[in-house]
Amino acid sequence: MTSLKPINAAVPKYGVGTQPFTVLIEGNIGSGKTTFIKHFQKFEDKICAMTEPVEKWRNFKGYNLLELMYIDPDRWAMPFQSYVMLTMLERHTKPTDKPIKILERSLYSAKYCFVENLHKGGLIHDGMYEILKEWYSYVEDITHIQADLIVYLRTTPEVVYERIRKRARSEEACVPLEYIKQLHELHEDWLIRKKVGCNIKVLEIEADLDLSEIDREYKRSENVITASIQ
Ligand code: DCP
Repeated sequence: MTSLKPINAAVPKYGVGTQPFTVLIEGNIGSGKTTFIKHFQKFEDKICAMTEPVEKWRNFKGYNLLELMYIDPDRWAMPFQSYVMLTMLERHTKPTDKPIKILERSLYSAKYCFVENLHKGGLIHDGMYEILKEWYSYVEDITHIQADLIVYLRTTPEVVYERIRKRARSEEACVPLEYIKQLHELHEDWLIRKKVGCNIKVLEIEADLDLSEIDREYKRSENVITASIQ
């Protein structure tokens, strides 16, 4: 089988040298990524903090791709994940003059967790899965994805499931606990057991704690992140 490969390995990757120290915030659905990133907005002189483009996914030219993906995964999971890839790529490569960039999620969690989960669960056709894999591989071959640290908001599936139920995002009403458990295992395979992915440093945060207790965890990560530019 033929595979797309970079045309010329000597050509520098797109985006090389344009990105500052970059931190990826990862964790299961409902683990508190957006809240975590908002905490860093007070450092706006030093940190370019970008939350996830969920709103774009919920309204793409009038189509709610997130909802379509959950309602009709056979048809929509693949186009949804290809749009996620595009929106993530925009964020990975967007220039900033700040010395630190913090991103909610990444191409990597889409590839190692979400697409893998859809495929393992039989929700995405083998052929579509292979096309997405070719895209990831080609995009990573030709594009520089800066990633210096991953902050893993580590949770228990039952805790985030309860949070998801409470926040009641309409698209997620049909998400079962089993789906959250499988996503948890894939995050663990990637970030704790290191079965997949490259060797990016991981800072683990106890994210089962509720908002009143999580401040010390925020402080700990604040010290690690800001130390990177001292
Ligand atoms: N999603 C997906 N595939 C991806 C990324 C996200 O199917 N590659 C879905 C899962 C959720 C929604 O998008 O239904 C948003 O998920 P996130 O975990 O990325 O964001 P949350 O808003 O749940 O984050 P948090 O609650 O941690 O702030």
